[in-house]
Amino acid sequence: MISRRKFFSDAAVVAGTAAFGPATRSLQGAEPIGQRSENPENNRENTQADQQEYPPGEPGKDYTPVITPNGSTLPYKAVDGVKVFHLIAEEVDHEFARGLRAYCWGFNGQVHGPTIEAVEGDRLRIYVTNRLPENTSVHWHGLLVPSGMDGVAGLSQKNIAPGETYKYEFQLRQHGTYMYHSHSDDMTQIALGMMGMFVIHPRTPTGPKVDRDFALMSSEWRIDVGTRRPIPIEMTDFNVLTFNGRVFPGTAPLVAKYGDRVKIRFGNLSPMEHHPIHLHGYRWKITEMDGSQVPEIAQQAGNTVLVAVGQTRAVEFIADNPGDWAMHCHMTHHTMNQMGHNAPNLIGVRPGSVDKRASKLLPGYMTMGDTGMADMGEMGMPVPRNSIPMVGAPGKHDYIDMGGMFTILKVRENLTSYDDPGWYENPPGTLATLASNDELQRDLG
Ligand SMILES: [Cu+2]
Repeated sequence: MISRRKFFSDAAVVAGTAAFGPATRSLQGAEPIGQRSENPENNRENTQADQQEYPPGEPGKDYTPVITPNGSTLPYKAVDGVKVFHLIAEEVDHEFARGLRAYCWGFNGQVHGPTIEAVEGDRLRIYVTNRLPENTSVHWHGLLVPSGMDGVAGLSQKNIAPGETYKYEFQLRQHGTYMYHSHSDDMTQIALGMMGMFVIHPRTPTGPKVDRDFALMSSEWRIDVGTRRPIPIEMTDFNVLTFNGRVFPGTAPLVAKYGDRVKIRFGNLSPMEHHPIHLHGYRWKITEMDGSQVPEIAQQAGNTVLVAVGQTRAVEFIADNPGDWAMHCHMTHHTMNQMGHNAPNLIGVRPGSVDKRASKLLPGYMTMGDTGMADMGEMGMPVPRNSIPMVGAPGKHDYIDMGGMFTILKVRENLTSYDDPGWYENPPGTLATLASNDELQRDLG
């Protein structure tokens, strides 16, 4: 009796031979692999890719390279048709924004590690050198690899001891947005930053070409004011929330030309929390979930996408609304910098003569937070060494009371480069302004 599995695998080979010849069957077109079924029988046909060799896909020719704001792409060299990468796990003195640095753990001198980028069908050899003071390993999050290449220390391989270099080798059998991260002493190493994005382009792209392709990794940290080491055992009270290891105003803007098709790939390897990422001024479509292409008819339109821990999501839209547009996690505590959460609630409290009396004992004393907390970043008060005030940065129109997981999408007409174009010039009649007395009289009486 022919088993279900055997039937499907044989059927796939026959169909492949008939349609494209056996060599190209499994990678022909983007969709068959992107829409991989959860049914293992259906997935088996894709293992055909393992037997087929493809020339290394080249940036600019086979794909439009992804942009990692505040980050970089890991360089590779092709050796006998194999793309060779080298990741070095090491301590990094990392800057989150001007004023706040900490000793983190990352890869190749960066937090997070550089984005690995390749093309479906590529064969990769990734060397991982451990320059940390403890064991490590690297897991390729979401990738369909042989069990012994999966990177879970102890389960799928031996630990990479300090000073050792391990070699991972596999062929990419899928495309989409994935991640990599340490899988040894995970709690410590992920909390200290050991992660990166892993983007695989389709061998045969389908659908409209993307002009601007961005990758943003969310994470969260606890760094006490004045200290220089993230606390890896923190479970709830995170005070530094990052896109690609940076907090606003240290996050680089995402720049697009009017009419560009923009893709943004989100990944989240925060230790504990999910992030609803919200973009102003646009309606996007969710085109990928955990690397799998969403069929066009099922692509959800919206402006907020929840990226849970361990997930990736990709969205696409046409940049047809010029301006400076906020994009941020919508959890309000995730757009603050180094805020403590055990302060008394002083909103509505009238300090009265308290300030005067207290300042006799504590020169310069002032009750803060009694009219809200927006001013706290703006006051420009001296802050402890190596810390950033709760929120904010000067904006075009006023102080921007945001921090943390916040960045700006800048869409412009007539751009000559994708460098930061500065603040948006609002066309006449398109800026909210103070109402005049005449207008108030006319409309409100
Ligand atoms: Cu968040």
